Amino acid sequence: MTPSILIAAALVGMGPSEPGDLDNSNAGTAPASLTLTGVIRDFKVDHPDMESYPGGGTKNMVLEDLGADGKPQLNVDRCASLGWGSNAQVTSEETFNQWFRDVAGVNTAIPYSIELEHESRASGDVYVFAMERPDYFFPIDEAGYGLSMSGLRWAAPGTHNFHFTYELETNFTYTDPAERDADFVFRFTGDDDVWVFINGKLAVDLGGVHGQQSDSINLDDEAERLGIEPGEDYQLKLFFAERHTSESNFRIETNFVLKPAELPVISSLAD
Ligand SMILES: [Ca+2]
Ligand SMILES: [Ca+2]
Repeated sequence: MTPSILIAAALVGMGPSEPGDLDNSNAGTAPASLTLTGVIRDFKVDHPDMESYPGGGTKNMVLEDLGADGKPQLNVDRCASLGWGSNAQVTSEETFNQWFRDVAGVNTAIPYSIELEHESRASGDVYVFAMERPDYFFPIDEAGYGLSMSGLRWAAPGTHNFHFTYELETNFTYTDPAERDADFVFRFTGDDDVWVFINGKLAVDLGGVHGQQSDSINLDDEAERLGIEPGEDYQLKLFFAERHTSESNFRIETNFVLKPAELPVISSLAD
């Protein structure tokens, strides 16, 4: 990671905020910010799934269960029935399996952290990370393969490094709903593909290439399906893909405390 990325990671989403009591957690005094660690994998425009399939998104593109290796599993039957390519918005299982894995010659991995800032609102306290129009989420313009110079549908050459994925891993304590004022809610808004898995179960499904979309999960309402029980710690994983010009929006809102996890295993750093 270059110093500029470290600085960017530290500065994004900053604003005036004070730590306070977070009624909906068991954390007592809430931390002023949460740091989440992850890995960006940079791709070139010539990857078959990049810049290829604009549309309105594809629901249920991945299976409900995270794979045994902690990666999303493509819903092959659904993609086949929709039609590989433009309809399913993915070329093949082989190309999809490259999105969140290190593949020499196909992508390059870059550790990258984000900071969620505490905000007090009338509706309750939340932690927010937001890089949205006009301050888009382009974290590797000066890293990885660098600025995208050709093959872009709706952006001029050299404006950003498009076409990358981001894998985030974090843990949280699922506290007893009877002992807090608000339900646990996690919300994501952005483009393109986003999948959030809680305890290995699909929780937010914004798959496919699309303009800005929003989805959220109420953990208390879905605790049984997610298999979570009060007092226990669970994993939350987020998988994001920027696959299409010209925008990249990325907004996380959570009203429960997320704890940094070990960096996902990567086999190589940036070339
Ligand atoms: Ca790229
Ligand atoms: Ca995009």
